[in-house]
This record gives sequence, C-alpha cells and structure tokens, in this order.
Amino acid sequence: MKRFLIAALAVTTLGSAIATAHAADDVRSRMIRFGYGLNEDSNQGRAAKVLAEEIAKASDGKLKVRTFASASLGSDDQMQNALMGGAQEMMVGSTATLVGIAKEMAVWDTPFLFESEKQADYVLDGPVGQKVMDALEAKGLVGLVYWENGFRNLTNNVRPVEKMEDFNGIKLRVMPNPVFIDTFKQMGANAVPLPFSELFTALETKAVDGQENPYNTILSSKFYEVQKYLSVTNHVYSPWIVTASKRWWDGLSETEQGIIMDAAKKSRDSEREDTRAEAREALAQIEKQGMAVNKVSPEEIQRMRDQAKPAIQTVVDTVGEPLFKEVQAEIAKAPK
Ligand code: TK8
Repeated sequence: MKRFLIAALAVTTLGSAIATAHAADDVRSRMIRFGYGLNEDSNQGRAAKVLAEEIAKASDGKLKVRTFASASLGSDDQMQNALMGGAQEMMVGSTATLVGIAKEMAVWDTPFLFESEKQADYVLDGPVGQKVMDALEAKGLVGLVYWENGFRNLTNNVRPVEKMEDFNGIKLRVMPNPVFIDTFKQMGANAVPLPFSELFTALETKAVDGQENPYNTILSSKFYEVQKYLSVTNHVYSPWIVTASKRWWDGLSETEQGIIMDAAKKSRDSEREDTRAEAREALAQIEKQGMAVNKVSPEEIQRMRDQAKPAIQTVVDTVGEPLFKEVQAEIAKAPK
C-alpha cells in the first residue's frame, strides 16, 4: 500500500512537473515588430506603447514588442503586404487601406455612417465588426481589435469650406481607397490618393492643397504648420485596426495568442479613452497654432450627405447589400 502511494505520488509529481514545463514552453522568447504610421507623440504612438507594455507584462518579458513609428517600416499598404508575406509580425493602420485586400472593410468608409463614438464602439466591437475582421483571414491577416482614429475633418490652404461649392477645384489628398476618392469627387474636389507617409511633404510642397483627418492627427502631425483652414465636417468616422501576420500568428501557442489578444483589448480601451480626451482639447490647440476654424452648418452638412449618396452606393456595391444592411441594423440597436 505504502509503495503504491509513493509510486502514485511520484507519478503525480512528475505529471505536474511536465505540465509546468509545458506551460513555460508555451510562451517562447519572441521579437514582435509592430509598425504604425503616426509619430511617437500621437495617440497611435501612445497606444502602441501600452500594447507593448501589456504584452511584456503578461509574458514575463518573453514576448518583446519593438514599435516602429512614423511609417519607418513602410506605409500602411507596404506593412500590410509585409504582414501577409510573413516579413513583419504586427501593425496598426487604417481600415480604409485594407479595402483592396478585403472589400468588406469598405463598409466603414460609408460617409456619415456613425453619429457618435458610442455607436461606433457598439458596432465595431459587436458581431458585424468581427465579421468584417474575419474577412481578413483568407488573405493572410488576423484582425485583433479596432482602435479609434476618429471623426475626420477637413483642412486646406485655398479657402474655408463653408458650403459644398467651396470644395471646387481643391486638390485634396485622400486615403488610397475607392470610396474616399468617390466621396470627394462627388463634392467637387480634385481627390488625390496618397499614402499618409507622404502627406506632410505633399502639403508642404503644395503638391496638394488639403487633406482630411481627425483633430488628433492634425495636431500630432503638425499639419497646422502647413495648413490655414480647418472646416468641421465630421464626414466619416475612421477606425484603425490592429492586425497580425496570419503566417506568424498560426505558429504561436494558444497561450501566446491569448496574451496578445488580451493586451490588444486593453490597448483598445485605453486608446479610445486617450483619443477622446485629446480630441476634446485638440481643436483649441489647433486654433492656438493659428489655424482658422469654421463649423459647417447643419444645412450644408445635409447637402453634403445628399451629394455623397452615389458614394454610399459604391459602398453597397463593394460590400454587398446584406452586409451593408447588417451594419445599419446594428447601428439602429446601438446607444446614441
Ligand atoms: C496612418 C494612417 C492615418 C489615416 C490616413 O498610417 O491615412 O489619413 O487617417 O491614420 O492610417
């Protein structure tokens, strides 16, 4: 009996030793290259730091995230390709530059889709948001979470845009994306698709007259140094999306994937809080830097909405009516 007990004890001890060794093995030492387009002092940069810290903390420093700011690993487009090929592990960038890879992403480009950040959170974090993310998998990307880029507003050097006709002839940089090109063509602007990494120089050299991005980016990228007018249009809510290379992701253990996923969710929640807090202060800062700010009247916004309808049809044609309707149904359920 005693011998049996000792033997049984030995087996259990051995068993748990094996289990412990296995758990430790489950998280290997890895270097994760995480690229993004804005500078370190932006909301994007701060959130990248949070993500890196959370991953390090949860993995006892085994999973090391090296962050690369200011498109130093390439534009959104170039990084996406690097992820698909397995040459880079992770990134955050606009959903709009993913449309060429997964057409479903175009649904977020619908002009005037969301009315509030709360609505956006509800839809993006819900089943439709997940469905759109999942469309990336077949293309070699894994979508983890959406971060907030924010409601986009217009800046330019020609004139304050107070009514739709004021868009006329303005050479406007837009994200390389068919819906954005279409939307601003409908407004009468001369829409020029360019990667974000080339934007500041394009504005500085006057290759383009204007651009559109959230207050946070206008401030952190110092667009006020090269732009005179800011017109408050809130014409679309832009998400950012944190993605991983599927080739690389599939080689991770479940524990490693879990650590990264949890950290990504934490980074999402803190990023949104930080972005919103910054956005509340940003407009005043931008004005202080000398930009002339005008709010576009609700009547003129309505005219822009009407004018943008063909672009909305482009979205429907691109993503298909069922998905478009699903998003609308989620919006109807969302808190205002
Ligand atoms: C940064 C971009 C940027 C986006 C754009 O890489 O391209 O204008 O708003 O945030 O993803």
